[in-house]
Amino acid sequence: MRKPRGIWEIAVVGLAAVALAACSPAQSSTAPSSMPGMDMPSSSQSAPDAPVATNTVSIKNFAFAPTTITVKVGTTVTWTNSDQDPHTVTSDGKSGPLNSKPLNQGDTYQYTFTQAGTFSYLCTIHPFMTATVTVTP
Ligand SMILES: [Cu+2]
Repeated sequence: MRKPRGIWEIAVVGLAAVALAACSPAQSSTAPSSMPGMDMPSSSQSAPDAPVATNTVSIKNFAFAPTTITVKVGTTVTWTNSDQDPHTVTSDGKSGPLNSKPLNQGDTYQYTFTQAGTFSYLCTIHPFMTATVTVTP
């Protein structure tokens, strides 16, 4: 009676140890190798200020998209409002060049950048809507 019990107990403990051993090394061995590899691309993709080389900006869901664009001097940038609510394209600060009227749905605003620099702008109706145009020589 004793011997079978002892063997059974050893077998159960052994199985549990195998199950634990199978689980924990898998977690600890995959986590360090997968985390750096997955963090690098996801952090660069999710960076909100990653500049996009385009001359069109859409205004949608109360946001400019992309929020940061890069153009060369002489480029005409077009903003299109896709929201039902009106938005403006207005330079941050008084001296900025962007100064649109309120754009209704489907309206566009165009501006040709003649100077290099970083031009941040916002919607005056919804000042939390901010974005940037970087103009390169
Ligand atoms: Cu707005």
